[in-house]
Formats: sequence, C-alpha cells, structure tokens
Amino acid sequence: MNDRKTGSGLNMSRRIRRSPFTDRVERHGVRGFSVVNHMLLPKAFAPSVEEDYWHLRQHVQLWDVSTQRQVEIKGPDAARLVQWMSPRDLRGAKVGQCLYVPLVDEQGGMINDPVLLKLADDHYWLSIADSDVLLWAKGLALGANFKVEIDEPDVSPLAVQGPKAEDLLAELFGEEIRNIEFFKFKWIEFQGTQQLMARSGFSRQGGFEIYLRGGHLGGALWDTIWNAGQAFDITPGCPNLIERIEGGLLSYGNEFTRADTPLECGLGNYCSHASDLDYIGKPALERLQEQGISRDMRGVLFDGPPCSAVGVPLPVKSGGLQIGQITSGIWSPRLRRNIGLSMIDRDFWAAGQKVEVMMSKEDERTGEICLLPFS
Ligand code: THG
Repeated sequence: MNDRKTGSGLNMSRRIRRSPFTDRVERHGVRGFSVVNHMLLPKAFAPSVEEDYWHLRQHVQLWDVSTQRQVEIKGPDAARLVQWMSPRDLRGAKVGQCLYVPLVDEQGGMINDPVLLKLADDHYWLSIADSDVLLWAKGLALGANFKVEIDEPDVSPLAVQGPKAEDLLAELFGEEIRNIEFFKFKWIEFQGTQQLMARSGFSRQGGFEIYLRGGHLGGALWDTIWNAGQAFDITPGCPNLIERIEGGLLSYGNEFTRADTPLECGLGNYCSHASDLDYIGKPALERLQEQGISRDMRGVLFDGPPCSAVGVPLPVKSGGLQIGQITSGIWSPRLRRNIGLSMIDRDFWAAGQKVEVMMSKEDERTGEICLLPFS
C-alpha cells in the first residue's frame, strides 16, 4: 500500500507527512489513516475496533503516535513562556515530569491540550494534540520579545500500551524502566543513542511512550519492540475509540475546540486559582469561574442497536430541548451499551438524568447521563 493513495482514498502529498514508522504500519496492513498535525495517524488494524479493544485490554500494542509532535521551547525565557500559555500552575514542576496542560487563548478558548515535558529548567517539549501550537508559540515569543528558541524537533513518539507493556520493555531496556512512575520519564539507551521513555499514553490500560529522537532509527526501534513483543502477543494498534471514550480521554477538535474553555470541558482541575499566577486568558477564565459554568463534560449511555463510530455529532435532548451533542460515540462491547462524550447543559448534567439521543430525525434513542470515566 506504499503508493500515493491510501485504501480510504485519501490523496497523499508531501503536506500529509509520513512518520518514521509509516512503512512498518503499512506493512502490517493498516486499514486507513486520519491526519493529525499534518501527519498520518493509523486508524485501525484488526478486522474491527472491537477486536483491537479486547486485545489492548489483555496484551500489548505498538502505536505510531508520531502525530503527537513536539513543540520545543528552550532558552532563558522558556519557563516564562510555557507558563504564560497555560492556566495550570507549573511553578512546582520538576525535571523528568510530564504534565497534562490546557493551552488557552485570550478569551479562555482551548488552543490545545498537550502533555508538557520538563527536560530542564530552560527546556520544554509540548507534546501536542491537533492544532498549530508551533505558530502560536512563535508568535507569542516574537511579540513579547522572549528569549527562546522554538522549533519542531525530529522527535516521534511510539507508544507501547497495554498490561504487558512493562514486562516487554523491561526485557528490552532493563528492569529500571519499572521504576518510572506515572507521568514521569527517564532516559534509556537504544543503539548508542539516548531516548526518552515516559509512563504515559492515550489509553487507560497502562503503558509507555518512547519519544524517538532521530527518525532514521524508526524502523529499527519498531522492529526491536515488534520482535521481542512476539512472546507477549503484540499487535500493531492505535488509539482505540471504545477504550478512549470509556476512559473519558478527550480529543481536541472532537470534544472541544477554541469555542470551549477548559472549565467547560472537564479540565477545571488543571486550571489554577492562584492570584499571583499570570497567563493568557486569565481574566476570561476568572470571570467564568465567578459566574459559574453553564455546561460540563459528561458521559452519555444510550440504548438500541450498536452504534458505529460517530462521525457527525449526535444531538442530545431532554423533552425535545437540545442540551448537548455527542462528539465521540460508539458501542461498548463490555458495557453492552452505546456510549458517548458530550458537554451537557447545567440543568441536565446530573448523573442519572434521562435524555434522548438523536441518531437521525427518525431514530431517537433513550439514554442517561453519567460521570466520567465510564465504569
Ligand atoms: N501522549 C502524548 N502526547 C499527547 C497525548 C498523549 N498529546 C495529545 C493528546 N494525547 C493529549 N491528551 C491527553 C489527555 C489525557 C492524558 C494525556 C494526554 C492523560 N491524563 C492523565 C489522566 O487523565 O489520568 C492525567 C495527567 C496529569 O495528571 O497531569 O493521560 O497521549 N505524549
């Protein structure tokens, strides 16, 4: 399938970047791609998302998540710029730590929700979701005259996710990797190079992400893990829609956009109330905090035949009144019910609230609101 066109009919060009692992992913028969940060993200491998889901919960998978591009910020003003970009209080952050940080604009609207890695006091990576943070950061730095260098380095994360990830990686990179705590990272050696390994990833099944420095090593890193992974039942995978929704992991561009604030998308815990902290959008978020939010992120459980992956948002109603929309939804084979993520209006957001989900004008399903994550 290494031609100019994927199976889904997506027309390839240089603007849709390949990753250091794309060759491997194609060799494994990937069944389609999405595009994130102008780069290919595998969408499915096994015959169904459901098979991938059960496998992820029991074994180990190798995910090409190179689309989680790094925006590197270094220099004397790096810490100041990163803090200015986020309402999360970063003053206590330590080298070796990963932090999930909302980035907001001057109106409090979500710019992105990256994982921040603190490499040194004056050196950070923002491991971004799907928006052009590089340009935002460069514009801010230039306008404010910050002494920083900002770039997208040759770094491509490869995720090893699932309950057997730790045993597999300990065999390859040493027992020390077992001591990496959740959302911390350490340096490992691979073919004479130093590589960053974090205990993190876009699933709730445990696992690690290796931030590969040097795309030319991509094939070798993939093959090394793949070969050792045979004994662990490894398969190629990708962020799994069922598992992600069940786990309440949000996707920028799907669950929220620049039209939403972190307070409304369930990211209020990552917004500081400290009066002596300054960041872009602070007045807007403070105003909203005072007023109180009028919607918040919730789960929706709904009845009827299994629903396939939601592509176009599904209206959520109560007594005919629209109170939200499901932005990601699918059938959960474990809960044996359809599940979805939606921001829900305040008067209706209590767990247990009965709702209607509109699959189409003719197909109305009964459902109820629940807290995240789905249990
Ligand atoms: N890994 C890396 N980069 C990423 C993602 C990732 N960039 C884009 C996207 N995913 C960002 N979104 C999330 C959302 C949630 C989490 C990670 C990335 C996550 N959060 C922890 C939780 O909810 O338990 C809490 C983190 C904290 O306390 O700071 O795992 O997957 N590299």
